[in-house]
Amino acid sequence: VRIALNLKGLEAEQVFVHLGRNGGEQFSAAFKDVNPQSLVPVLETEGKALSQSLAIIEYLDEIHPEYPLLPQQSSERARCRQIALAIACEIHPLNNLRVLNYLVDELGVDEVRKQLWVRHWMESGLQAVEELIEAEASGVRFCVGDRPSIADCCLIPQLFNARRFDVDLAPFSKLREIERHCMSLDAFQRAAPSRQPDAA
Ligand SMILES: N[C@@H](CCC(=O)N[C@@H](CS)C(=O)NCC(=O)O)C(=O)O
Repeated sequence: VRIALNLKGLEAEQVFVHLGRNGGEQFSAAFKDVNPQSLVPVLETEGKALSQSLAIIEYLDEIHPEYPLLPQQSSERARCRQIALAIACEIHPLNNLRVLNYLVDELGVDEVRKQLWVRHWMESGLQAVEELIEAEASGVRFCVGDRPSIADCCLIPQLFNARRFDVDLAPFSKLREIERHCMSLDAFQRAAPSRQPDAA
């Protein structure tokens, strides 16, 4: 969502929710009122709290169409959504904090097996995305076409996540090439976790 805001040149007032402090601020009653799913991000707009990154990004794209994050052509739009969903629905939920905490705290999974879980789902998920993109083009700069889209808004944070878990990204040459291009852009650089005011 931060990448999308930056690409569109939009400013949003930021309110930080610490996912680790006090057992996780996302579980506080106050935050649950904002998002019953206890997940960030949330965009408060038009008197409503909108959650789910892709819903937020598509909303922003509709009300601020000047830097489109979906291409014009329906087949290309579907490709962007295909890749975005392959990441947001199939990869990210399996390495999310609450899922990993459940494995460890409730199911007694040890650290080594937790890492195996994360790497297995990340590697197989990223491999599929690599192949989806490989099927499309060579000399690729972005996930679809020649400009950043919702697919890139999903891919780049997930590659950051992969590194956090020491996933070997060497086999994913297309994904790394896309990352290189995206990270040369100010909008992606400014969205990096380390650049946020609440970065530890
Ligand atoms: N599908 C949701 C996922 C949101 C999500 O999982 N957010 C993470 C941070 S990246 C979170 O809030 N985790 C808190 C937790 O696992 O307890 C989206 O795309 O917005």
